[in-house]
Amino acid sequence: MPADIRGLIFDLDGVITDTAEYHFRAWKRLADEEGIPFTRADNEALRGLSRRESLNQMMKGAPLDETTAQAWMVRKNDYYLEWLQDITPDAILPGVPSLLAQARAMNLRLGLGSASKNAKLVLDKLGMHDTFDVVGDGYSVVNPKPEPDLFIWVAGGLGVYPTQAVVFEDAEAGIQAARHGGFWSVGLGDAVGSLSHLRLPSLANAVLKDILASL
Ligand code: B16
Ligand code: MG
Repeated sequence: MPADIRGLIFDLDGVITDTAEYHFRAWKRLADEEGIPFTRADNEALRGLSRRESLNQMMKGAPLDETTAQAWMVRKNDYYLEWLQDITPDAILPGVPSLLAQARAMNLRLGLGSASKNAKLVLDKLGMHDTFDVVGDGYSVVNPKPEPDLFIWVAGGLGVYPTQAVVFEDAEAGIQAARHGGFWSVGLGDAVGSLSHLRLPSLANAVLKDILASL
């Protein structure tokens, strides 16, 4: 177990809540309107990627001029925001409130590191606007995951070194970002490979002391 853990950094989509379904529906609607083949399996590859990189992946190498790309990203986001209106605190994933409470009881600092430019809106909808000491989102740094910049930015705000922080992620790009930055990492669900220090199916019934002991 790492001796000196002082902070936890959580990804948002896929860890705190599951907005992936809404991202999928929004990309799918855009793709259908534009006659681009796009399946649920295609969407899995977009997990954790920035909006721009998601569009690049959806295009699968087909050319797209910049003006159209910008307009399509606005359209996709408008569709996403429509569905986001439905989100309530009930959408917080099982185990999250308990894990956060355990972390607070251990005096750990709490950060959010999400690629999403809508992260603060999502936190508001979940009733979690004051849950995290530092919120890093799609506006915080230039280089998205799998670069480590976002998590380093959050760790700096928390006042902890990467070696003193554990990142919780559901996407391979996020685990890579954590590892590149020198963080401890917990991978959640099926989309993460073997790169994380610990893999769990989800945070349901998670016991923080046990997680830290298994790193
Ligand atoms: P937006 P995370 C990511 O959130 C999503 O997993 C990914 O599907 C999305 O493309 C990305 O945010 C950007 O989101 O279009 O709202 O800026 O997993 O990093 O919390
Ligand atoms: Mg995620």
